[in-house]
Amino acid sequence: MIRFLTSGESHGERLIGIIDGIPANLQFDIQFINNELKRRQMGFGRSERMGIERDEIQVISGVSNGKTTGNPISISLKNRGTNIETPEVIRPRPGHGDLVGALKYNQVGGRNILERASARETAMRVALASICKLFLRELDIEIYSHVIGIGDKRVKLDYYSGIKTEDLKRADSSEIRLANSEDEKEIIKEIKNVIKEGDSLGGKIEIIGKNIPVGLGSHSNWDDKLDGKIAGSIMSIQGIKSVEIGLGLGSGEIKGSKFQDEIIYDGGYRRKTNHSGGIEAGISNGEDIVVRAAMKPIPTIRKGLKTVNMETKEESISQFERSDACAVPSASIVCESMLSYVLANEILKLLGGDYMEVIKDRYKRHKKYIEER
Ligand code: EPS
Repeated sequence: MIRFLTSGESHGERLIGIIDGIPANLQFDIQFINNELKRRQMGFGRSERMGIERDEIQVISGVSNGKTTGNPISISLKNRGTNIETPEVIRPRPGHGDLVGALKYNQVGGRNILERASARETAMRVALASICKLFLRELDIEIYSHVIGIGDKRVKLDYYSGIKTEDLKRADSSEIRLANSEDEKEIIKEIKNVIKEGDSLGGKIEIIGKNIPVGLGSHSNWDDKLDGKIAGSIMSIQGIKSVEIGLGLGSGEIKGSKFQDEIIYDGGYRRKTNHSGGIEAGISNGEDIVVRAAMKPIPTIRKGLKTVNMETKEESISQFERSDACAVPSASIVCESMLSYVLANEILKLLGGDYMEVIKDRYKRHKKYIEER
C-alpha cells in the first residue's frame, strides 16, 4: 500500500513529504518530477508569488543510483515566498479556514490555520504523486487533465464531445490549460476583469486516465470501491466542491437504455460508450477513467466581504492576504496527481510485488488473462 504525508506551512521554511510503499527499482526521474511541479505553477491568475517560487525537489532518502530502493522516500521543497508579512487574521475570510480552524484549535485568529490550509501544500502532493505517475508511466498508463470552464464560461471540447489525446496534450501549452485555444482569449479577459474588480473565479476541470487495466478497485465493500476512492482523493484538494465520474450529475437525467454502456467483444470486452467513466460496481472496466471536478472561487477577495472582527465581535470587512485570483489550471495538475496516487495504489493492491521487474511481469500476465477471458 502506498501512503503519503506532507508537512509544512505556506510561508514556513520548507515543505516536507514522505511517501512509503513505492516499489524498488523504479527509475527516479527528478527532471520529470520537477517538470510536474512547473506544470502546477503555471496558469494565468496566480498571485505574484508564482514568480518567486522555483519549485525543485531535494531528495533526502529512499533513492539510490537513480532508482527507488523500496524504502520510504522523503523529499523537501524550499519556500522562497517567506518574506511576506504574516499578521494574525482576526477578520476571517468567509470560505477560508480562518474562522472554523481558529475555533476548532483555540487560536486567537486564523494565521496558524491558513498557513496549512493554503494550497501551497499541493506543491508537495504533486511532487510525491509524480513518483506514482512515474510508476504508472512504466505500465503505459497515462493521466491527462484540462480546464473545461472558468466562471460561467464553458469550453465546448471535452471527453463527451470527442476530445482526442492530441487535444489533451495541447493543454500543457495553454496558459489556462485549455485543450482548444478557441476560447482562451475570452476566458483570460474574464480573469483580468475579476483581478481588476478585486474578485476571484473558480472553474471546472476534466481528468482522464487512459490505458487503464480491468480490475482496479472492488465491488465487495464500500471502502474498496475505486470511484469512492477517486472522488474522496479529488475532493480533498483545496477549493474542490464537486466531483463527478463519467456523466456524473447528468447520469440522473437519462433513461437506463441510453445511459448504460453496451458490451461488445473485439478480441477483448469493450464498451460502445463510456458514460460510466470507466468504472462499474467500483471496479475499473478498462475504458478511460473520466473524472470532473469543480473548484470554488478563491475565498481571498481584495474588495472584501462582510465578516466579524474576532476581537470586538463587531461587523467588519474580511482581511486581505496576498492570494491568487484564479487557481483552476493549477488545481488541474493537483487532480492529475491525486488520480495517479489512487491508481498506482490500486495497481499494487491488484498485483502485489515489491520491485518493478516482478510488477511489470505480473502486469503483462494480468492483461493477457483479461484479453483471453
Ligand atoms: C495561497 C496564496 C498564495 C498562493 C499560494 C496559495 O500565496 P501567498 O499568500 O504567499 O501569495 O501563491 O500558492 C502557492 C504558494 C503555491 O505554490 O501554489 C493560499 O492562500 O492558498
